[in-house]
Amino acid sequence: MRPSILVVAPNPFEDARAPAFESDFWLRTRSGHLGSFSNLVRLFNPVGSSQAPLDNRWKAVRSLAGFYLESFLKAHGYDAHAIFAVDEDGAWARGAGRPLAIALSTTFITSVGELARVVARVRAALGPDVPVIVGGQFVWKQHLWGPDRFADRPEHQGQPALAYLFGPSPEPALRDLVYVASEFGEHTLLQVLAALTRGSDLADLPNLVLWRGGAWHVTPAEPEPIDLDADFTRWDLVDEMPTSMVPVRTSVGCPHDCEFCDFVAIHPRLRLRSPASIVDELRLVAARGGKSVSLVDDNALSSPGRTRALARAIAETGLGLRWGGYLRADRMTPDDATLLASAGLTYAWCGIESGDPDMLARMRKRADLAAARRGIDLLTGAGVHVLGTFVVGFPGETRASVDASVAFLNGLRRDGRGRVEYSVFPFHLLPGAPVDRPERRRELGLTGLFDRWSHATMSATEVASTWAPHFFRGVDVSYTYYGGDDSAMWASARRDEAIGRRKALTLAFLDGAPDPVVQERFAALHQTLRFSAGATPSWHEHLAPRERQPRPAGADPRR
Ligand code: B12
Ligand code: SF4
Repeated sequence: MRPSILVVAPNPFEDARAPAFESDFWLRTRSGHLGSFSNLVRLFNPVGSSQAPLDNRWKAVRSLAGFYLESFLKAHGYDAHAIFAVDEDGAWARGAGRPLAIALSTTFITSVGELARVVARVRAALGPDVPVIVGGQFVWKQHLWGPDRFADRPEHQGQPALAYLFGPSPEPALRDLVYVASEFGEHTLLQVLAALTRGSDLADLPNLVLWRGGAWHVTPAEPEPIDLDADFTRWDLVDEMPTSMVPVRTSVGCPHDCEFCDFVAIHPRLRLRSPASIVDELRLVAARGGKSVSLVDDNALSSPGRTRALARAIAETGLGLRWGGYLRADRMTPDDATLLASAGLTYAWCGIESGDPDMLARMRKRADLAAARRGIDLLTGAGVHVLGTFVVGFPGETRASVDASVAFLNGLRRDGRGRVEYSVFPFHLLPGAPVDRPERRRELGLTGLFDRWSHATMSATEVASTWAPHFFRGVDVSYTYYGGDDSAMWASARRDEAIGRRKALTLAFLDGAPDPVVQERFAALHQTLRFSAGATPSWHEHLAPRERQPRPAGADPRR
């Protein structure tokens, strides 16, 4: 019998109440779902007596690591099953028996506290003895950061939320785990599983961090035989397919090195998959009924040559898949936009970061704003939906530069078949990002870490209380609802009205407006989104209470 492995790949951000990395400008329904148009339309227009189920679309995304590791382990002789949500009641573990090991992915685990919570649930459901092997981005980052970049820095001392995983006194529950600290890790995982089967000592294996004799023991680093062309997700082997936007990796790494981004530290080398290998994977996706694909690369469409090659390869499959990916809008020609749209590109995620050219130069974004505006207009004109993401608070940010970002968004065309959405990411000072180098910090007067920092022109607190809300207030296009605003049911005038009314209602919560104002704005939104006339319900009937809505500055944090 093949030894069984449970791959646990949770996404704690699936819960719309979990604090996100973006600024929180989302309206929420009473059930705790995002107030996307597809959810609100379902809520306001019930069919029959039962309520149509709501969803959080891409917020509830399942990480590729879960699917990939499940298929990788199956291809290497294990009986693997992927689990994407570890509820407290342990129902997810019923029928799992006693696996040889748990492979726990930290792709979407971003703190020691969250890791401890997941491990506690795994232990409660499967017992204290099953070996738990932890790997993925969080472990890799914590290992990379080491004493110089993180462990011995004063900035995080006394802040449990920023605890260091490999510090001198880890929580007892986090000691008896096997940590794979590697850029990839799946080949090390095979070695660990073989050693567990044999009963041999794990300390002889490379790329591990183990708690031994009261201290962390780091085994030698060894490169793994990574071959992206050969090792891709075998969709023919996974138990369950994602219902939409099947995640596919076409490359690893990014040729750029923006100051605020740590992707280059995580994956220092750019590796591109061959179009032939990508097409092989897409055929597996289509054979399992997949209709849409999300390219999860750091920057899949980062150069014009690669973008065209990918688009042609996808078009030539004739599979008719729709797809989305991260794209440099400023590198787009009119022909590219047409080619991409005809190849099935439906969603383009574009890191614009700022509408101010000086800020872009400071961030080393090397982007041309006029070209980015043209590129986005071309894409939406060709029917592609564009999400523009912005960073607020990078050193040098001022009211004028925030206003320039607002103006950039408001200046985009809105008559195309594709729509534009945006999201605001308060600057996060990440260990490992170029801006965190000691000489850069000195130069910029930058102190602090993660979401607690300050510099000459702004602080993280000011971004949260003043500048991110100022951004939201100024922009006319919609804040992103993670793909949940897809709806073919209405004309653009009605959509624009709904966007404006949802924003007005969100602002009422953000400003702590009195109940009659909230009700009035809710009634306006309700009127736009309902299909037949009728009485307007109270907002309390459909929406989450104020403490779960965007909050005025200084209000107690949610939860
Ligand atoms: C694509 C992506 C997304 C997509 C996901 C689409 C999808 N269907 O998966 C979207 C846009 C939705 C997204 C959202 C977010 N993301 Co994101 N995202 C990525 C990105 C670019 C690639 C992830 C990916 O799938 N890679 C391909 C897979 C195969 O690689 P992988 O997960 O790393 O797994 C490999 C190894 O790590 C290893 N491995 C993984 N698990 C395990 C377990 C064991 C035991 C072993 C041995 C090995 C192993 O095996 C895999 C094959 O080598 C990464 C950046 C990056 N360079 O990795 C960020 C990244 C994962 N995201 C991150 C974050 C923070 C977020 C958000 C929380 C941000 C936010 N918006 O608030 C949200 C959370 C999701 C949500 N619900 O809101 C962080 C996570 C940091 C961390 N874990 O400490 C990353 C690393 C970016 C960063 N620079 O910090 N993201
Ligand atoms: S922000 Fe985007 S373009 Fe810049 S380094 Fe990171 S992944 Fe690359």
